[in-house]
Amino acid sequence: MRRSTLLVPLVALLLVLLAVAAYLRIAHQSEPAQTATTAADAPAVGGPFTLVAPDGRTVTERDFRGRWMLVFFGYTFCPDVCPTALASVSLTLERLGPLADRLAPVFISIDPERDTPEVVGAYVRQFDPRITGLTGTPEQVRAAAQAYRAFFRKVAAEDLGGEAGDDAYLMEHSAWLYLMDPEGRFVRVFPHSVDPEELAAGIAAAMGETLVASGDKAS
Ligand SMILES: [Cu+2]
Repeated sequence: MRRSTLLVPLVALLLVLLAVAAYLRIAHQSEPAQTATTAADAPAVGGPFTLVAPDGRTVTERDFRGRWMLVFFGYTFCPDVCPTALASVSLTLERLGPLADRLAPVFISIDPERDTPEVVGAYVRQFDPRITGLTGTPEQVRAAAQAYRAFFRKVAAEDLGGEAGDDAYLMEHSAWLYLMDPEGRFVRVFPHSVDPEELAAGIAAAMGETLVASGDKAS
């Protein structure tokens, strides 16, 4: 009798703790930014930046005026997200055909410690020579990411279950493709996992153009 009266509140307490733990895990994993995909419901994104091109030149957002920009933040050591996204951008450029001339894809490193201008330049060229790779001082990179509301954080590799290297680290980062118009105004974002066909169609639509369906061999 005495044992069971003690057991009921204990079990109830355990259930409450489990529920709280489950809730916290869900709240931590969900990404609220994922719902903001159009200019209408997103806060101001983009703005002035000063960064460094692979040849050492200083580059600002004004250098891209007159062209559409597809901006992506990442880093060359990225194990999966960045290579996948850059490969998609390359396929998208192919899909866009002549419209690709009006688009400047820009990859901005959020790991300036390892990504020197030359490293970023060589990295993006592997995917497509039409992609511009930019980096800068930690301050320049932070300011650019802030303007685009991009998030990044250094994480020790061993904390992510990797090898316990002396100074091995990964960068956690948000991974949106930001489409900016020729005046540098934010148009919309695409998730990094977007299908190249969809990305090309989305960009063409923003330009006021239509792509010939890929099934129709228009040559
Ligand atoms: Cu990445």
